[in-house]
Amino acid sequence: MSIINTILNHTVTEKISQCINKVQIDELPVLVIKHPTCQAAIALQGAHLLFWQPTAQELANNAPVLWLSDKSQFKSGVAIRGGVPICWPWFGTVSSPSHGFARNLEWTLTAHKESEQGVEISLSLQDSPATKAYWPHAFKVEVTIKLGTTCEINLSSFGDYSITSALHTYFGISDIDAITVTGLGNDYIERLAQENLPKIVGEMTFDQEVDRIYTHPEDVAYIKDQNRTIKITHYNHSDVVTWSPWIDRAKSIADLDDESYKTFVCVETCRIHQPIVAKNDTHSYGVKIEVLD
Ligand code: TA6
Repeated sequence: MSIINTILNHTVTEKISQCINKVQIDELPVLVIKHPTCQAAIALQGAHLLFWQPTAQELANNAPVLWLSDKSQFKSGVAIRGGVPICWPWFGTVSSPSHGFARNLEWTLTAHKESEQGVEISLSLQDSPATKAYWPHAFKVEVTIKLGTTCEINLSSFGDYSITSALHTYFGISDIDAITVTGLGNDYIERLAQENLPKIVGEMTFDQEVDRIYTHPEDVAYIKDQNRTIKITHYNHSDVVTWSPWIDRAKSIADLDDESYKTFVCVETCRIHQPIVAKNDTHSYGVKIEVLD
């Protein structure tokens, strides 16, 4: 059984509302959302949206819109592979842990509501002795996730600091050979150090590892797949990162199956080359994901 089906069918430990139940996957509490418009799950650790599947895109016939690795660990303090990791307050390996500490700590469920249109869930994280061990600043960061026929994620950061951040979304695809990604623009920072770097600019296709920070992306990116197009609308972003680990890198990542690189691509909504500079005020950015046929 796939990890997504395991989560969806897991024993409920707490009923939170008509559409939201809590389950325990190994060491981590997970919110499972079952609404007429969609199914989804969010781990409290990292406020990590693990998957979201609009009802019209039945899992049996389609790749999940948000991809989750079957080898993901559900361990306290260990980042989950797939879905939408929230990288905060830094992107990448400029400090440790990789992509910031927010995805490794448990967030608090602060609000939830539901209507015919879907479910809205907010979670927050603020400074504590655990965060001060990584980073000296006072802060509050809140994510609001709206799940229905579309998926919207808004991240609001409050504090006095300069930070980088990403909604590091893993999208499910039929085959990495069959997709194109558009809307990235032409300017990018290459993150790979190897020789024979990918040369394609503009409409991206994939035939080797790709890891780029696009610095002048359009507001809307499209992943064009064989049977569907995923529309990704970013706002208040400065960059879009595109990542495919390809064969060798996938083999080096413990929580990825060797062949799984074929079935996902990361198109990430980011604040990297224009960091979020906060002066005791709140800054938000986010993304809306839709499936077009
Ligand atoms: O966003 C792309 C990237 O930074 C890659 O360089 C790759 O390492 C990936 O994220 C995954 O990082 P992680 O720390 O989750 O293993």
